[in-house]
Formats: sequence, structure tokens, C-alpha cells
Amino acid sequence: MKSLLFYLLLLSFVPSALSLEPYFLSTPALSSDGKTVVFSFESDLWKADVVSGTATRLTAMQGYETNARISPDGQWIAFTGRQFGNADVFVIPMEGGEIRQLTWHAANDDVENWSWDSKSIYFTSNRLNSGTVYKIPVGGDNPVRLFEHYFNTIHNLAENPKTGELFFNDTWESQSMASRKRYKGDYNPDIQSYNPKTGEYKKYTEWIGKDMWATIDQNGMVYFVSDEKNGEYNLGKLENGKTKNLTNFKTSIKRPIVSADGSKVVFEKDYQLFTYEPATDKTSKLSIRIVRNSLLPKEQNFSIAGKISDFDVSPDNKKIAFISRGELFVSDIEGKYIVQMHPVETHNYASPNEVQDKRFERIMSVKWLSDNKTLLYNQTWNGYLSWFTLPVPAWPNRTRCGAATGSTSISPPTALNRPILQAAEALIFTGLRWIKPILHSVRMNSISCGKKIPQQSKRTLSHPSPSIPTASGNGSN
Ligand SMILES: [Ca+2]
Ligand SMILES: [Ca+2]
Ligand SMILES: [Ca+2]
Repeated sequence: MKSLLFYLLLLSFVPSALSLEPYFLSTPALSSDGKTVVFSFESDLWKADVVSGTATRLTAMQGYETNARISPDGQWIAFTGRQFGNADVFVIPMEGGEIRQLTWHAANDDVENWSWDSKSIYFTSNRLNSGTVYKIPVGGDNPVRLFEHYFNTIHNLAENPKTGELFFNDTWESQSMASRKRYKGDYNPDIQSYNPKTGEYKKYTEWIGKDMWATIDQNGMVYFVSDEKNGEYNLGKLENGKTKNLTNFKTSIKRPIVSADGSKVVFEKDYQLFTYEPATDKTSKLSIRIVRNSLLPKEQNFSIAGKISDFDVSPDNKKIAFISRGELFVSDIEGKYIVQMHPVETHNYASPNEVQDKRFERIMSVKWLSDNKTLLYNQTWNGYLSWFTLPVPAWPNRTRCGAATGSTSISPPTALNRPILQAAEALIFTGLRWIKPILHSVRMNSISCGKKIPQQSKRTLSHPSPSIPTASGNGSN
């Protein structure tokens, strides 16, 4: 039990700068010199030095930012953003700064690559058919469709700077089932190219499985992914028009991107980022270190060890109510399910601010009524103690003793409160065996509310009186 509590406390103090290497990094891209990597993590784009691995957040837009591609001249990062629900093309300066949106169509517009003059971005969109490639200037303009045939579903587009060929895939399998391994059949993708200057079409692979995701450096060297070697996605390249396998991974890689200078190929593997160096035939894992900005949260987590100031077991022995730091909790008798009660007062004569602040005043004592469904508790209101009842677990209306009044809002435990609740759960487990017999002797089985206090005297009722029981709780603020 001690170790559990220690672990719970430890969780509360995890520093905001992660020292552990993170997982679930995706869609990486490299700068032209292979020294900078941009990738997606926590729905945002991050930029890191390939050697040091220190990563800083580039975007913090609503929705997922993926498919970062760095322009060959190093000026821009194009990426796919989902700020408005569907995918659109955005650009941000490589050094960070103003983000500009380039496409606005309600269809999905996914960034594929840059043109080699760094003036245009290729993107795939299903705006006019089930998906084909368009080109849009970095300054923004109407996109131009590259493949006119309605049934051409072009994607994974990469331009060869030496020949002008546009490399692509066009199968359903590579478009919609890119992660499905070991497919073999008529819809298997192959590395193909079309040269708009000459009208020439070429097909470079014949493997009945997957050959896809071509990426090309400034010398026209074509790298791609194939599962021909061992059924897993491995890196290959075209050499004199022939395929050559480069890696022998037992787990698949995802879409690789080569730096323009050809020094490195970056890809996702096992939920982390790796580079392959063609010159040395060496694969390295990038040691990414995420650096987050520190936040000052509006809510804080507290250990409640030794700080349960009051408690009561229901007459039917099925539930327990307890107070810690002025907050009220109810759990089943085993302590397996704990709910924090947030009574909100909605009397008409309270100003809106008063209603809001009521939630933060401390609760001091709690008892179950004999119906096993109602809690009687006292709480300060504007600094003065008063008695209240609260239905549990039907949770509809809370009434001040003696006068039926407004509604009650009770929230389930929030994520931030979970460590508190878990700690409370652990405490209750240990204490339950001896708590129960004591409670039987102190239970106030017959408490009930008077019903003759007129509406007008409610304020008077809330003032302190000598008859209010002494409470032992600590204030919540
Ligand atoms: Ca985001
Ligand atoms: Ca769109
Ligand atoms: Ca194939």
C-alpha cells in the first residue's frame, strides 16, 4: 500500500519537460541539409535538431497538424491542418511565425510535397473525385489539377528534379489501406511516373505486393517502401531503373522522406523516428527530447493522506461519504468508485458571482440520513455555516433545510481530480475495517429537516448560531 501511495504521489509531480524519449511521433520530414527534422506529436508540429534531438513546438492549432514538408530552399514548412474539421494546406515559415491557410475547400486537402523551385505545394484532394493531386503556389491561388482523368486516383506524389517525372501511386490499396501489410493482388501499388513534359509513363516495380511512397533527393535518387523483402515495409531505392532493398527491419517503417541533399532518409518506425544514411548504410534512432512550456494550472492536485476530516457510512452499509480539504466525496463501501460532489447553490437572491463562488466554500461535516439516499452536510456560505441536504445518488435537487429551492449540479470527477480520488480510495481501503464499527455508534439516524422556515428568513438561517456543530475540516482554499 505504501508503494501505491508513493506511486500516486509521484504521478502528481511529473515535470512538464519530459526527460523520457517520447513515442507516437509521426509524419517526419527533413530539411534540405538533413540537420533539422519536423514531425507531428500531440496533434501539433514540432521541430528538432537531428543530432541533439531537442524539440520545440511549432504549431498549437486546433486539430491535428501532420504531413510537414520543408521546402527545398529551407524557407517554408507546408503541412496538413485540420483547424476547421477537414484537412487543409497551411504554410508556416521554417523559423516559426505567421501561419497561412492556402486551401479552403470542404474536401480533405493533404500535403504531399514541394515543387523543386520551392514555389508550389503538391497536395491530394478528394474535392472532385475520390482523390487526385493538385498544385498550389506558396503565396496562394486557385489550385491546378495535375491529372485530368476522373478515375485517376493519384497520391504519394514526388517530383524528380533531374527528369521532371512525377512519381506517384494510384491504387486503392496505397490510398486507403496504406497500413495493411501483406496484401497481394490486382490493386497492389507500384512505383510509377508520368512526365508532363514528354507525356511518357513508366512503371518501375513488378512485385505483386506493395511498392509505394517514393521520395526523391536533388540528384534524382528515388527511395521508396516495399514489403517484397520479408512482408514488412522496408526501405528500397531505384538504381539504374532497378529496385534495390536497403534495410531488413522486422517491423515496418512508415512513409520515408529523404533530405534534398540525399544525406539522410527519415521515417517512422515502432512509433519513434529513425534516419537511414545511404552513404554509410547506417540506421539510427533519433533521440527526441520534448521541451514543453510550463503551465500554471487553474486546478491543483493534492495528496489527502491523513487529511480526511470527516466521514460517515450510510445506514445500509453500502456507501461512505467523506470530506477532505473541504471537499465532499461519496464512494461505495468498498472504496472502488469515488465521486466528488460539487453542490452549486442557485438561489435567486444570490448574485451570479455568489453562485459561482459557492462551489469553492468549504464543507465541514457530513452525515447520512436514514433513507440512505440523502446527505446532510454543513458548509460555509459567504463565510457563515449553514446546513444543507443533498440527494445521493439520484442527484437532482439540493434543498436548504426547511425550504425547497433550486437545482443542484454535480459533476463527475475530473481528470485532474483523479489522483486525489485514487489516494482517497487507497486510504478508505485501509481504514474501512475499523471505521465501520465506530460509525455505527455515532450515526445520526434520525436527523431530518424542519419544514416551517419561511422563504424570507433564509438569509437569517445562514448566519452562524451557537447550535451549529463544531466542524473539524480544513478549508479548501
Ligand atoms: Ca494541433
Ligand atoms: Ca479542405
Ligand atoms: Ca507492387
